[in-house]
Amino acid sequence: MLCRLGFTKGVSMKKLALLGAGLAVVAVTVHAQQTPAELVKQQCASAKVTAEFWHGFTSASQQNVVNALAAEFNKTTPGQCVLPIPQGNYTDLSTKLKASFAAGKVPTMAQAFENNMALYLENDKLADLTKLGFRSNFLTKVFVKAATFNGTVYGAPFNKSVQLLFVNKDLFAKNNVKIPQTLSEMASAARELSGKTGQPAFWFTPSASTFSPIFFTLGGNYDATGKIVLNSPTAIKALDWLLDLVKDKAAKPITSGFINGQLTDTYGMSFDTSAGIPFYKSAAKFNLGITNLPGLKRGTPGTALIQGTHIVVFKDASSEQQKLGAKFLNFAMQPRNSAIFSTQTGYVPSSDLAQDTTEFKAFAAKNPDALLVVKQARYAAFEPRISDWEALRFNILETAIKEAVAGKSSAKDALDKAQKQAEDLLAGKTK
Ligand code: FGO
Repeated sequence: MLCRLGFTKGVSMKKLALLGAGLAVVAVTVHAQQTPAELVKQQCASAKVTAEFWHGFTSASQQNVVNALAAEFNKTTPGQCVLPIPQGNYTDLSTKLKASFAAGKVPTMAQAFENNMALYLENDKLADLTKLGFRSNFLTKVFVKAATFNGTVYGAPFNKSVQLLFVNKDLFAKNNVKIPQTLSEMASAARELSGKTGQPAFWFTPSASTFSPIFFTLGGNYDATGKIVLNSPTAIKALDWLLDLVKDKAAKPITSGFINGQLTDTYGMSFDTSAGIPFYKSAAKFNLGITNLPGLKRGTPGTALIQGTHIVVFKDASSEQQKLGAKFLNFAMQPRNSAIFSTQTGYVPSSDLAQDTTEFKAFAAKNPDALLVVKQARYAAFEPRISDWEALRFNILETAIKEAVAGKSSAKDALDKAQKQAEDLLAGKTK
């Protein structure tokens, strides 16, 4: 019996609901016992050319979506196949790629943040996508710009995310507190809720991913002067905003795992990636609310950090593999495919054309959060596109945030120390 992808073994009914209506559209017709991963494996077993696509998706649902997309593409290229291979999380992925450069065993494609792209370019590893036939002229300009270095496009905006505010509507309603639209309303709401329940209402990961949207919303920019500055007055203000809430027991750090994996009745709100939408929706046992980020004034959202990755093609792959890679990227960027990917995952559609598809519109009619994602993408910014940024954001900035949140130092002391460490790293004095 043939059936739709969503009903294959290994995809639970809960996951199915999570993946949403989109899957039914992109669904590949596969055997009842075959998962998308198995189908791709089968396609690749008989292929003459295989293009490995290394990615950092760790969840079964996201892996399924990627495998289903690859399976659908592979049907259009008999004898050639794209093989998605999970490499752990994003940082595991970049670590493995760096090792693969040294070992001379580079895949055809991989996900990459902008700073990863800068690093891979320094190693002369990236292929010029336009030369390979990749079409980017219709894609969302800020994403293409982010993937463009020295006038050359090196990445396809496959899974770019923006952050949103997730809320426990029941907790707000029960305590008669309004869902905040500004950072100051958010601080008041967190204090009010926490005062009433006796539990911190605002949950956050003590990380650059939480800090950046607060910093950006307050007008901050890490490299406004062409030099990386982590301890600007705006950065100190942003960290103090967070620390004051922690001191008042209105906010609590979630130090390991995703917030969406730990939701309880006393959870009030969090900033999180739009890629988290399906996870929050399936985990919340309360009425989940999703809104744009709180801004400085009502009616204007705050500025999100754009996360998620581009897909790059590596020069060391054979010319056939590189061409196949670019073909896959064109396929993934097709408005309908990008629309369906977006509805399944919460990632931003890669073009206006994708937003205009009947698939996206039908989904958004039932899931208004899809429109919030599109709107938030107009109020969003990137972290610096320099090769050292991964180390700066995780080893230096995140450490400073954690120390301050743990009460070990003030915002100013933590960020001053981070600045010194950043300067040493950028000057090559440390690694
Ligand atoms: C994640 C990471 C970076 C960089 C930002 C960088 C490296 C951040 C942040 C650190 O694709 P996004 O929007 O969302 C992730 C996606 C794939 O895993 O799904 C999200 N997810 C997964 C499972 C789940 O239960 N809930 C959920 O939300 C997941 O967050 O990327 C956001 C989170 C982090 O990975 O801890 O991007 N990030 N800049 N990572 N290596 N380098 O420069």
